[in-house]
Amino acid sequence: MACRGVGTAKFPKESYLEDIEFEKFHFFIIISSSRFTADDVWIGEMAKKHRKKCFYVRTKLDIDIINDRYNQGDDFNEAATIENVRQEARKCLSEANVDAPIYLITTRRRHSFDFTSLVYDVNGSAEENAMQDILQSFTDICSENTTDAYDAISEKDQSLIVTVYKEKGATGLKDVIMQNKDKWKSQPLKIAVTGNSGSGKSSFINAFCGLSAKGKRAPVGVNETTKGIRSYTCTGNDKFILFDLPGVGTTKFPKESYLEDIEFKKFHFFIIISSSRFTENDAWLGTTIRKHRKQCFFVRTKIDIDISNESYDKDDDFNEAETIEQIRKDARKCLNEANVDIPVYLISTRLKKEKRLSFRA
Ligand SMILES: Nc1nc2c(ncn2[C@@H]2O[C@H](COP(=O)(O)OP(=O)(O)OP(=O)(O)O)[C@@H](O)[C@H]2O)c(=O)[nH]1
Ligand SMILES: [Mg+2]
Repeated sequence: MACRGVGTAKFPKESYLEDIEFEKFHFFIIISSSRFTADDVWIGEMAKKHRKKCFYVRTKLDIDIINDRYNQGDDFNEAATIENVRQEARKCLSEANVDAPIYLITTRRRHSFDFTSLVYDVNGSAEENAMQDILQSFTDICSENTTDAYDAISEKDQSLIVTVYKEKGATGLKDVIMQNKDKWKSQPLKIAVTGNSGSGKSSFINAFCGLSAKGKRAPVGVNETTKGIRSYTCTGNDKFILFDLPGVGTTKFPKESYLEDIEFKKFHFFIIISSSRFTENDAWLGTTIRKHRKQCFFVRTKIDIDISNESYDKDDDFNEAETIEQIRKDARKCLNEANVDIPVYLISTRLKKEKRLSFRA
């Protein structure tokens, strides 16, 4: 993903990490067409501090070569120019104690210099990242470190993992992962849609799954509507199965037994729906889901109502973009305060189809 430069008027350094949602990135590629600046180095330091990988890319190498050829005349030596640029870049980073790989490239000659190594190493890191997560769960299982990791993996797979680990160690496990890494694409993905009663869970499912026909839609209403669990398959992708769950904290589904009542373990990931203000139940759901190491999205819905309320309240001072930005910031702040690090989406199921799922916090 391309991020704005650090320290611009719109992206000041003080709030840069927050503005770009630093936490959500697996690793960073820092691009510079001249000397690496103090800000480039700072990003590397931040990445290191948060144990994220970083690649420094010195681009437009073709221009350095043209310039040196012009300036040095007969003394010009392409290899020496490249080596110079490399040494200078390395010096800049090592002075700041940043020990990250450097790649010299030009997008005009994609098969020259370090371009191929960069692509190769970035791919390797992506795979390594996914691998690391899986290996950690597997190692937990083999050392019986946690019961949570067990929950996500079927009993059959658990005994296979333990056997392979005992016989062949982590390398054996890695081979098993490689052989099975695309298997998930053909398996149904069970997505739990949860949140407070009346927040708009069933409406979200209808919009997300493209359910319009009467009888096929999840029932929706102003009073408590969903009282049991029902699943809906997405139009256009029969591997996506969304489960319409009753609201948390109702008399029939009290918070204390909610996880058990909804059979929490069987879901692959969760979408928490919230309308208007962030509640204690939302924070509880987010923390609990992450504690069990399940993936989770936070969806703030009914944005159309907020827009219309704000337009009424502010009258001539109303600004739609500002209102959306305010809700976005508030949602993120509430999640941060609750220590829940999950992606946030702002939506409305009432707006026109092309706009309704387009807000991203
Ligand atoms: N304006 C507006 N209303 C919405 C939106 N989403 C849901 N609603 C309305 O909010 C009310 C509750 O929606 P539901 O989808 O039934 O909510 P729920 O979370 O499934 O409710 P329970 O099943 O009772 O827990 C209904 O009247 C919906 O029409 C939205 O994005 N905008
Ligand atoms: Mg419902």
